[in-house]
Amino acid sequence: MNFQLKTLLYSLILKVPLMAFQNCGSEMKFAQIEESVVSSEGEDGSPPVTVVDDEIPRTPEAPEDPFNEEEDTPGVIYLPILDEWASMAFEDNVARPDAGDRDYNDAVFNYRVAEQYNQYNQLIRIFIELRVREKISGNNHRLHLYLNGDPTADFSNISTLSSKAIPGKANVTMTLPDGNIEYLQNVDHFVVVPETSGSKGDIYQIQLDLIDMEEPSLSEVRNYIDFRRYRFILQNHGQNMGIDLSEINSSDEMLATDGYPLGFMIPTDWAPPSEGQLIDNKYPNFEVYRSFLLDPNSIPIDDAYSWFEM
Ligand SMILES: [Ca+2]
Ligand SMILES: [Ca+2]
Repeated sequence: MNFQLKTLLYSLILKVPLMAFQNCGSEMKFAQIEESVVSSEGEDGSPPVTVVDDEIPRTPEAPEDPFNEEEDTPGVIYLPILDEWASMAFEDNVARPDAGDRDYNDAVFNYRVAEQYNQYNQLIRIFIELRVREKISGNNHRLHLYLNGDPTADFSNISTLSSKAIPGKANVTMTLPDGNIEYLQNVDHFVVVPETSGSKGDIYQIQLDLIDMEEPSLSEVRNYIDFRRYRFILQNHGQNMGIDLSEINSSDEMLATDGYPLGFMIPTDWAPPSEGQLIDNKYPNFEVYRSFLLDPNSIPIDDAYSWFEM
């Protein structure tokens, strides 16, 4: 099918606004692109498609180094933006969420995601880079990633399902910090960091090649990456409870009674407090975020989600 022609015949130009960091009710997003998005109605009964940019030819080849290219690779969208890191930070007192010292440096990871789409606007490949930024807790942890939105079978405290990140399963190629490569076949969840002890500074590079389309609608091109679909769960070794950053507003014991979550994701390379320093003392606006978590109607969303900008 001649896609250019099809687009000319059926296109409807929409403008997608820049959404730097947006929360829509329970759905929180990073976004990083602003460009014309073309919605096309299928001419032969095929479903409508949306393209990020139909002028630039795309290739199914993987970019050499998606996170360190000179400029955005055609057909690739990034979280948070090219050359930047996002962060996730944890308090690991999961069995007693009201205990912890709330310095959010028990385990801190930087990460970034790139999604690659083919010329048919189907998600074909995902790249994830993850760096252990800080690890001060005496506990050893493992960091899981659930792309299927369903960690419920593995953790006694988690019962919430979330949106899937991929339409089915993927083959995973993971370059470990020591340079060795690990292959996982046909998975939709896996352990990224098996042990955080001694791991500070380690970098994991992950490539996921999608291999099936159980739910094809989940492969359609997106104009931003909803980071909550990348559902990372931290687990203390020896415990069957998980710390979930995608569903912290849920009832899965992810929130202390005074509004402190057990962790968060933010779209920046975040400097955690020093050991024992209450997060509110370094980031005074964290109190605003806590109020928001306890009562989302009490605080404007933009105020709540800018607490780390100071
Ligand atoms: Ca702590
Ligand atoms: Ca501490």
